[in-house]
Amino acid sequence: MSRLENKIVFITGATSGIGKACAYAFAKEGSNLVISARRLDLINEIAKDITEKYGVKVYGFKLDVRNKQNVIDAIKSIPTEFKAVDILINNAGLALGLNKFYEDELENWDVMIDTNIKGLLYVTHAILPGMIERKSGHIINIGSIAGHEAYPKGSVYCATKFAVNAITQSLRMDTIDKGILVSTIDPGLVETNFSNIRFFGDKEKAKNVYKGLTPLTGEDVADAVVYCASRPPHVNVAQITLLAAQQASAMVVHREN
Ligand code: NDP
Ligand code: 8X3
Repeated sequence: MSRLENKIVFITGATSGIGKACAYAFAKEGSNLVISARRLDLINEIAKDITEKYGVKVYGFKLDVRNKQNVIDAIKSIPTEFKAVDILINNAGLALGLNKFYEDELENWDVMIDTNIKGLLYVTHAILPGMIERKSGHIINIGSIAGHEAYPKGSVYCATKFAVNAITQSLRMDTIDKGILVSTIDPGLVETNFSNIRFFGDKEKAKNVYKGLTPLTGEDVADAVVYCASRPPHVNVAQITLLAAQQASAMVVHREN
């Protein structure tokens, strides 16, 4: 029997990429899911498919993590049978643009900061009191290699992921006496919808990011998240950096022609 069986796993940004792969990976382990994102039609489709395939319980709802009141109200409205969240996966996030600092748009910065930092904070703040009361829980943040190494034209995206790293470390200290684990999974290049969003739908630019190498998939990252969440109770996998075999650091990548 999997340690994750019958656990309640709450995933933000579950309509695509890493979050969606996590939903399927945890359902396969027998976890019940609370899944959310802005696109409710997709959330409903995924919830139905997962229920049919794995027979687990899934509660899906619309959530924009940037909207503080939406986060508070939506999390309050989670049905009782899903309320005692065991594992929170803070995954919702994005990069907008890849521009020199002085050529970038302030609006892009707002969206990245509001989603990747403030959204993660709002959701965690809403879920944490229940975990503290139950003296049990695991918060798993999806950071990035960009939270360890800054790269050119990525100042604000990198800053948001450095922030995720800092929040993870502080929160681990603040909850160390509460029976709560806090971890971060920090991937390098993962081929999801991430680059399409970063380049505002320019598919050619997005494809070039992964040209000449075999990137990670959402499923590879989900595998690491499941590993992190399924250790014996005395173990905390505090941080995993997960890179494609052809990626040595944020900027050093071996591409074949
Ligand atoms: P995708 O674009 O494939 O997925 C992003 C998910 O986030 C979608 O489900 C989207 O759903 C959701 N999302 C975006 N904005 C919001 C919001 N305001 N409120 C709620 N949900 C939101 O990208 P990835 O799967 O690659 O990205 C997931 C996480 O992984 C991000 O935090 C990203 O920074 C991180 N990451 C990605 C890497 C990569 O190379 N791909 C590498 C390292 C880290 P919807 O649009 O329906 O709201
Ligand atoms: C996403 C990976 O290298 O584009 O966090 O920053 S990268």
